[in-house]
Amino acid sequence: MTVQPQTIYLKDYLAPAYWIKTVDLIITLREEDALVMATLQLEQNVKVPQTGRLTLQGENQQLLEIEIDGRVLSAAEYVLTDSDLTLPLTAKSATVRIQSTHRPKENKTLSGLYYSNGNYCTQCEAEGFRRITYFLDRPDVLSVFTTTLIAEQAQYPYLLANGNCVDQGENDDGTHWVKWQDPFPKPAYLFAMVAGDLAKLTDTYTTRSGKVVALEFYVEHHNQNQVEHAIQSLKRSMAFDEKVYGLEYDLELYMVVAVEDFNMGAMENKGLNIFNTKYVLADQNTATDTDYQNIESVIGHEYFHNWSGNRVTLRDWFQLSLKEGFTVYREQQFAAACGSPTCNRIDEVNLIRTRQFAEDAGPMAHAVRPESYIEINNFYTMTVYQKGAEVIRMLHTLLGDEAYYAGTSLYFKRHDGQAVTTDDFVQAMSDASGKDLKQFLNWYRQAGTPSVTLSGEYYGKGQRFILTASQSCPPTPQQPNKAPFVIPIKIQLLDNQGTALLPANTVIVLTEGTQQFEFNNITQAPTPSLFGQFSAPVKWDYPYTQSEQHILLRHDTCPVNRWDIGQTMMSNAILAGLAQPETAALPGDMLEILKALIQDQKEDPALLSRLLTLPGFGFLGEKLSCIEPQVLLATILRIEQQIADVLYEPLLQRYEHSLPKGVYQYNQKDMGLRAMANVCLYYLVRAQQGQGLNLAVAQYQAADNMTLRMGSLRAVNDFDAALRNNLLSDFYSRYQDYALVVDKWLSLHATARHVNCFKQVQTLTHHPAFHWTNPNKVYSLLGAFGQNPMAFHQADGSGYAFLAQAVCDLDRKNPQVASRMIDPLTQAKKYAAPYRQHMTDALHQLSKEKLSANVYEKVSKSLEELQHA
Ligand code: B3K
Ligand code: ZN
Repeated sequence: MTVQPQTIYLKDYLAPAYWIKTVDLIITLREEDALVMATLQLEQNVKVPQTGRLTLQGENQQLLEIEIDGRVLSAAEYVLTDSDLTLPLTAKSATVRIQSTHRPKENKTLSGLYYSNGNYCTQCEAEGFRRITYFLDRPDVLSVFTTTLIAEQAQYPYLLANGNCVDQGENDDGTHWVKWQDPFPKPAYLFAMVAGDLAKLTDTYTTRSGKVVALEFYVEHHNQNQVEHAIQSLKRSMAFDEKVYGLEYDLELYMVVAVEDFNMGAMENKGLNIFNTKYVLADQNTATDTDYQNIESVIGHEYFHNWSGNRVTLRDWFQLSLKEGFTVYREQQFAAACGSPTCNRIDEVNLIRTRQFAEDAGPMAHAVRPESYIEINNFYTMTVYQKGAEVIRMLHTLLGDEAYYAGTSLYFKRHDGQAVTTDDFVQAMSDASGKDLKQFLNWYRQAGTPSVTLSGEYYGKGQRFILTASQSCPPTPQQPNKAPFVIPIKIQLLDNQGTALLPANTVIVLTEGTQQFEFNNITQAPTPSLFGQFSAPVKWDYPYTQSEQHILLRHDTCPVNRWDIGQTMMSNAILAGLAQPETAALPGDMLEILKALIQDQKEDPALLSRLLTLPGFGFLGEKLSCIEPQVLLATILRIEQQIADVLYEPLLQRYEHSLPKGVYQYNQKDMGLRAMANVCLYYLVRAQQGQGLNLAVAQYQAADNMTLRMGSLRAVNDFDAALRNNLLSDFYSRYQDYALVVDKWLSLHATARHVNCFKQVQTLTHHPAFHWTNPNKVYSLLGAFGQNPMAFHQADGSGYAFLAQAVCDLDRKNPQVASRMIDPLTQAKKYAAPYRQHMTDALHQLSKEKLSANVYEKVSKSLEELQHA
């Protein structure tokens, strides 16, 4: 009988019986395997009852020898299983020495120590360290690490680990060794090491207090000309954290290593970040403006973790959002300071409303601080990251600048060097601000997306406007009933000319089920602009009249809300068109407004590019109780076509004004122009009249940068004709040596909305450029395919069966990647009967296989939800 993976509960948290004060690791990298010698100084935790035993976690290793205080244990004295090692231990303190070996070159999970393109690297979060040695692999055990690495000198000239390099030398046998010491106690998930033959690029940063920090970036030799943007991004992050949060870097060295095979974006290991190449390498020929922005954000994100995550870490994995939500928020503030606050915010809102809302409505719904999990790696989610960031943003809104930063300073000071909880964070914010935040904790405890229904009443006699707001939250797994949330609503009232009637930054706070808010001295019936800057992660609704919508779209003082009302108006047209997709249309007056906006040269091109983009399939799907995927898609495409046909002339003119003059520059102005040029081109290609396709080819050929080149390819990508296919072939032959551009080529194929797409994706899994063991390749092809409604939702369910089979194959090698790929199938409940049935069949089929805990958790929770649907 196979043992079902177990559920782990927050309520069962127990502190460990021992602390590990120091760890001395000696790791010898040999041709076939790695020999690990770990010396652990243990000290009893006097606060918990002792059992006379200590269980260390350990997987995938060959145990060679255990010594306790110098005495070698016989096999009868310890208990070894596939997942742990139990030692007899009663002493107050003890030195435990463990020798083991494992085979990094065979490790395809990309967790623990593994081999990528000729180099060794590690990924220990969440539970990878137990694949390197036996350990208390939990975030509340903080140890001072010393790491000595030994390897062939010629093959692995760089041997890197956390902290500072304290000694090194050569041996007679062609090997060399380097010893590293990290003075800051840390949990094992922040351990890292790298061994490789890499190019090293250096710079320095002088901190506010005058300390010179060496910055070292390590990349494969052929990538060494693509690192400058990442280095500059790091320096900007360091300056940002000093200026805004008063936090300085604490070691003399900050290293970043970029590797091609990496499960996620990057990892904040102390002093030695390891990055997916995607978030380091960029030049104008290979990276788009969005890639540049993402690099800046991820470099910032990992840097900010040095305080929010490393200096102050987590008591247990249920607290993950304590570091992730907070760090995403800090990253968002940084990105807003470096770029366009409005467009960044629009992109963040889009992400939350499509992906996080879907997660909240699905079988894996969980609170920002979950109550339970089967596999922690499944909880690096939109909810923990993005909604977690929204929760911090709401705290900032509620407390104001001064109290917010007083709270974060108190938190870092109070808990430096500790492993803490989200409650500790909120307590610090409450202590610093004097505000009672007990009810606010509901955002951490309760899953699901709250809905807020609003209505307004104007009383001309008393010049009063009364806003009534009610909140509710749908049931989610294990949480049928919800208590009211604390919902900050940024509000403005606009008169008919769009003039603001309230002071800027007015915030009202909804704390009860239903509440009324009164505004006095309002001289005419106002149009309320609500949830400015998306001030709370909720779905909301206000019965705007058409003319109120127009006021908001033209004049709202909050540009994010201008975009938002445009999305609402477009969504309404699409949803109304579902009954008859072939006649779906935007109302004439909306088209008139869009035309005026396109013609208004004062309109910010970056914002305009977002205003002109229709709401996506995911966002619209969230508004439907039952999705007919092909009908929804056909309706969206029909309206795209209408915009293209009706607005062809103004779009063409605006396009001609939007192509930046001169050579490529990465700055806000040119980025906005390129974004606008690409959106115009996208529509021009679709118009039945005119020259769109020729313009796309011309833009592709003339481009001196990847942003415009990708813009042309995206514009023509849905047309499976010679022109598009020739461009894609040209693209491949130009860039086949650039792994990250090949990823773009794969995802262009997988996102194409034409009938042959599914077949092409299947064929591409056999292409020499595709590798099942490389996460970037899998995400670019299969991940993109799962998000492409036309290709994925085949009427006969073959798209689902294909993805399920891919998940099954991937799961044998890399469960984390497999588990990410299954997400589209977990949404089965939302689809119309035949689709839902085919998805359910695919999930059933998977459930018969021997699955990792990662995939098992999603399959079983999805099937359970379907049973109750
Ligand atoms: N902390 C890592 C994520 C680790 C994911 C493990 N499955 C990257 C980040 O959020 O910064
Ligand atoms: Zn993070």
